[in-house]
Amino acid sequence: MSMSSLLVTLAGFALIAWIVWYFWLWKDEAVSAATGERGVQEIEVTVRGGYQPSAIMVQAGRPVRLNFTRREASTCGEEVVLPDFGKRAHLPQDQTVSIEITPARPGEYEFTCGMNMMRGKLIAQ
Ligand SMILES: [Cu+2]
Repeated sequence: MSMSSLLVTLAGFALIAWIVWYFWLWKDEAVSAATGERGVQEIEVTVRGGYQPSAIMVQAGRPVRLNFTRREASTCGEEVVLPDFGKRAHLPQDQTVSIEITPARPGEYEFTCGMNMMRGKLIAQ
């Protein structure tokens, strides 16, 4: 094998490694909701400069409980809106507010702050 083809091969491996790493990291951002009693999928979401986690994996057709807690004085996140479900809620600082919804079909369902600045999504499968 010549030096140049060896370098091309190494570059190819590096690219593959980068792609694998990139997609693993990207997938890691989406956190799966835990299924608790009565089959309700439940997850804690912290509101602080954004939603953590901002991508939540759930199963379609089953109830989901999102427990939002705003951990900042900024009023940006004091309201959370789930337009696909016609729901909105006021989030007092340091108090947990639960919102229950059921994504009927697989798809992505966004949730935002009242000003549509902070964004998160449910990924129903
Ligand atoms: Cu906002």
